[in-house]
Amino acid sequence: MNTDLALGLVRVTETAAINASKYMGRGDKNAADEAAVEGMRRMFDALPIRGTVVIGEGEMDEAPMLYIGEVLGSGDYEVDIAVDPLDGTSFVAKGMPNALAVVAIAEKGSLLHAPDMYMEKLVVGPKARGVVSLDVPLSENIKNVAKALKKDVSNVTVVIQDRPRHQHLMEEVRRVNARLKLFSDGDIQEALATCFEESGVDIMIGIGGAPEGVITAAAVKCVGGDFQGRLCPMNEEEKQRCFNMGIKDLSRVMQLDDIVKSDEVYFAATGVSDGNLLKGVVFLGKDRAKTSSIVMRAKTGTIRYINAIHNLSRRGY
Ligand code: VTB
Repeated sequence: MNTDLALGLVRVTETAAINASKYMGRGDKNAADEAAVEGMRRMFDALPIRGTVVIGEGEMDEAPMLYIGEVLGSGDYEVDIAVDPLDGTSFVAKGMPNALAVVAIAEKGSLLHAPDMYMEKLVVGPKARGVVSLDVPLSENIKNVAKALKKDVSNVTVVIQDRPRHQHLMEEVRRVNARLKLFSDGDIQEALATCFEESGVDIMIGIGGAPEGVITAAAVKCVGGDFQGRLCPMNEEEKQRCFNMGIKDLSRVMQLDDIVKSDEVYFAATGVSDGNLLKGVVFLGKDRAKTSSIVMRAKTGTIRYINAIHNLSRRGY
């Protein structure tokens, strides 16, 4: 794969983030999302790829841009594309932290074409890779992670999305005396934080969107962490969609390599509002904006943080 793709991919998330951040606090989730989508779509066409969106904004009839199956790019290197132009649309609408523009690309055919349904997810960082499982109780995973990280259980922090469906998990964390951090939305960022020691979180577990799960898995693969997922169809129709995808055993836990099959994977994210890992967009004088992004490649394991100052009028924002 073209190693220059990293910088090109950052341009995609930077543009989405700048566009979306103009809607901070305006109370309009859809406008913020549409702005991010438009920016991302436009920048993809400058990339030397021929990419097919496998995780996107929806099916062709429900999304005008970045729909599943849409082909993007101006080159001939064939890749799968997974996008979440704005993870945390409600954060932007309310003017709150933790909104992120996110994208992953991978060798063609290597990303799970996850349907838009729930997925149970379990994520840990590189040092705890291989010691956790969605098939055992959370309390056991916490103890195993504590051992791997050489920490006392009481210093292990589990991050969980604040939803009634996770009540039993929260109780289990408290029962073993581990630490619990709750978040309201945006599980990609929270999950990825487990792979960065200084973030202070060690395990992410819970049920969230399956498309976000695939993007998270791509990111986790780049940093050498561990990700497990299990699709959670909520009705017969969703079950049928899983069977149609060739998933016969719904109770089977998918490992990271089942979800992201190649290590020719790139992940990029730009902060829209301030978050755990990245600062949000800051508008400066003279029509400039500052962005902070991360871009990573699984094959080499390189993690780059890119701060950029954009001249908005010259770049046509
Ligand atoms: C999940 C999570 C996302 O929305 O899809 C969540 O993966 C939806 O959960 O990152 P609910 O159905 O309980 O609201 C996000 O948090 C934000 O899009």
